[in-house]
Amino acid sequence: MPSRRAFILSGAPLLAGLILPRAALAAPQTHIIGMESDTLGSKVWFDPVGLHVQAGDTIRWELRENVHTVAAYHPDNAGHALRIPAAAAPWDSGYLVNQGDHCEVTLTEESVYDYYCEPHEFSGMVGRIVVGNGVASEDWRDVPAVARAGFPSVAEIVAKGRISGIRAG
Ligand SMILES: [Cu+2]
Repeated sequence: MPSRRAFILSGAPLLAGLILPRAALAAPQTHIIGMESDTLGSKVWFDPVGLHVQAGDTIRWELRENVHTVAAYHPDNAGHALRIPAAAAPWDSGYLVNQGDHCEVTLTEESVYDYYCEPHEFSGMVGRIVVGNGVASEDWRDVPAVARAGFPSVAEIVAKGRISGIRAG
């Protein structure tokens, strides 16, 4: 029986052959974003806070700690600014209260989708998903300054792919 090390070495050339441009990967993926909190509830965040995905991918927000919602920045959600594509359907999970509760949304348009947690928007609990070569809206009307400050830039998200949202307790 070959050792584990021998297996890894022999497998390497095969894996190298599988590296393709991301656009060539046709199968849609599901990405998980945690809805988090420190134990006192004094710090709250989405993790990752910034994520780069491809059109057709699904985002699954999962409740890990505390009580949260995830809602698109959209006028249908309590008059918030429009910060998702105009043609996209807005979403609002409602309150997620039990660990493991989740909300799934499939993003189909190359754009930027900004979202917030209803009870924690004013604690800066927001997130951003860049789909493909999406560009962010310059219109920041009705976005509280503390929430606006929580968004990573599109350039940083595209460069890193995933930006941790962890806020040390
Ligand atoms: Cu929250």
